[in-house]
Amino acid sequence: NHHKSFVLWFTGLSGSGKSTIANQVEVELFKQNLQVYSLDGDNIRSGINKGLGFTKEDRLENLRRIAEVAKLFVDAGHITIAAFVSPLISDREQVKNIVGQADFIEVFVDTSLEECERRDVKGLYKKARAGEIKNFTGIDAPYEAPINPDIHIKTEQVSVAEAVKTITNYLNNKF
Ligand code: GGZ
Repeated sequence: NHHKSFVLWFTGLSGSGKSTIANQVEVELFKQNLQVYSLDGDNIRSGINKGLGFTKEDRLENLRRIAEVAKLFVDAGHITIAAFVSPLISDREQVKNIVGQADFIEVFVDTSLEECERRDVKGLYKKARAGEIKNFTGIDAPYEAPINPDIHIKTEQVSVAEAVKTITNYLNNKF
């Protein structure tokens, strides 16, 4: 007998702040004694999805596998946090269909391309502009913003702490 489990799915540009916010949400849920597990690029693209790149097809397969893994964690009773660019509406529809609509919460980490590029924490935008990285989201590959996300975080207007509060309040009201 355990609490409700679901997938909290973060989408947004590279450098939008998905991981930062997701990690803090994880900490807060831990404090509430909830069972939570996070999937992110570090534990996925280096392991189960090793060898997949950033073409449209590879991203779709990347996200399909992540959704299947997330579904297993949900079946095991965990609140499952996933933070992936997941750039296309159809990518995220696929995830929602695999996980099940009722267990899927979409969080749009809304940071303008201009701001992501200004931050350029990892120097990837600079490389993409120089043509050293191909198919880079926002530069030469598309990002389709969610039309009706469950939670919409505008990072240029709120702090990380405020964003986390918005998300945990949403979850505490819903579950
Ligand atoms: C986008 C890329 C690319 C390209 C490498 N396009 O800021 P980061 O570094 O840590 O997050 C980005 C991450 C995106 O991987 P995802 O698995 O989340 O993407 S997707 O959902 O679209 O499958 C970025 C880095 O990998 N990265 N090349 N071309 N991001």
